[in-house]
Amino acid sequence: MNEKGFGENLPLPVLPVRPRDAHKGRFGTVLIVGGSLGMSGAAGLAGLAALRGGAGLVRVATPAPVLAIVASYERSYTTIPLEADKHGRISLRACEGVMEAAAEADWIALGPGLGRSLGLSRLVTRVYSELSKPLVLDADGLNALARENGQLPRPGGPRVLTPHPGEFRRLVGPSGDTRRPIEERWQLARQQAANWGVVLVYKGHPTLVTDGTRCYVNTTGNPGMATGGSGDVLTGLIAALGAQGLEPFAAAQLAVYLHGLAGDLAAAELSEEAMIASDLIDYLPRAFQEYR
Ligand code: NPW
Ligand code: AMP
Ligand code: MG
Repeated sequence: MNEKGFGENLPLPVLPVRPRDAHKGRFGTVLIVGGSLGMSGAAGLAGLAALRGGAGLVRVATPAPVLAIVASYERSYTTIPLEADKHGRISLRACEGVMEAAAEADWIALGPGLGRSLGLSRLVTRVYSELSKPLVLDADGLNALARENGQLPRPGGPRVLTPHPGEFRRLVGPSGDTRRPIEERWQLARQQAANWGVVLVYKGHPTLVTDGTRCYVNTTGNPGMATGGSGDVLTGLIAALGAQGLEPFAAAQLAVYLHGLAGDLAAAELSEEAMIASDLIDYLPRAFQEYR
């Protein structure tokens, strides 16, 4: 039994094999949709984490006013400009562009640094309910879906949701209050994963991954990861592992483990105090080496 009484822990999945004659198409295309004026970094962190996570190709779709900034973070991903509203957030008019870009990707990550607006709520709802491709939804992508009745639209395809406790509370309402004991919130997370038909990653210490039936309680990670942008890194990593062929639960489970392991390796050398989210990406190579 683990410390929260959530039963036996599940074994971790093995890393997908990379055949000797593989080409980049073999490891999938990840599309990140995120960023806005003031939060371009979130899209960049997710994009770079997807690359370091082993995706064959990464594209970052972001509002046109911040495209040059996002592109300047990294040369190895490509960028797609999206129509922006007057505040530098993705406009509802960009919806067709997002759906077209998503049609050419294997896994999509939606949400890091999006900001909030009515237009984004509509755009995210449409992508969530109409896209048949696997989608990881995080941050403002989750906020855009939150409804007062605690219901979510029916998903159009496989979905991984990665709320921190504050985002989970927005999704489910007062029953997700962070003052409730963690065991009760985990039970609720498990029920909601089944109700919503998603893989739910309830982030924190420790992080729970559940699809309503399976539950995995993560064993890596440390308080040095309580720093802006850590979650955006996890989002890109989940999409990358999914794009390489892991099924959504396994992609979420392994990404959470490797993300925490990268955090532990970073803390050992840099200290919990000084480490920052981009260090998680820098330590991912060592985390992969240690894992295999
Ligand atoms: P409190 O403060 O504890 O009372 P938000 P966000 C509550 C982007 N970013 N962990 C907490 O309550 C993201 O991608 C961009 C965390 C507070 O009310 C998003 O798009 C960056 N929160 C956007 O910013 C780097 C907890 O939740 C609220 C909690 C907003 O995301 C940073 C905070 O959540 C960031 O990633 C817990 N354990 N428990 C960039 N460089 O571009 C309760 N809360 O308001 O959704 O803010 O997570 O920063
Ligand atoms: P976010 O709040 O979206 O930036 O996500 C924070 C990320 O850092 C999640 O993956 C958390 O699990 C992780 N994290 C934050 N604080 C801790 C902690 N004290 N111990 C372990 N992991 C943490
Ligand atoms: Mg976050």
